[in-house]
Amino acid sequence: MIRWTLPLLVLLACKPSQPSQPPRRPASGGAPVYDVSVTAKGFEPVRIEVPPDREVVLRFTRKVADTCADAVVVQGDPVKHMLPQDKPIEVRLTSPRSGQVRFACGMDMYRGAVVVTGG
Ligand SMILES: [Cu+2]
Repeated sequence: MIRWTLPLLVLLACKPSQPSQPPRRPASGGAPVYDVSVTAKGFEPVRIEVPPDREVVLRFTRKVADTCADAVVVQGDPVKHMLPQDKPIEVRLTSPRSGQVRFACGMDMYRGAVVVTGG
């Protein structure tokens, strides 16, 4: 049994990132939190689906030392948020009624977006 379970776990761990993830921490009086990792490939996931007109938290965690994405700039937010390695940085924003909010590394090479769905 163990012989079969272990490879399956490895496979699951390595599967490509989903286009969207449900918030890890449900809204319990607070804004839902969406985790975004910074890996060698850039932001993962690159697309985060959120409800419209809602305060949400993006929690960025840089997991690699050598990346250009050591900071994130979120559209509409004048602050450039530095991303120290392995330290989750929360960026709060209010989603628009529709459309998307882009974010990118400091040099605009790696990009992602918060995309409003549903309503
Ligand atoms: Cu960059």
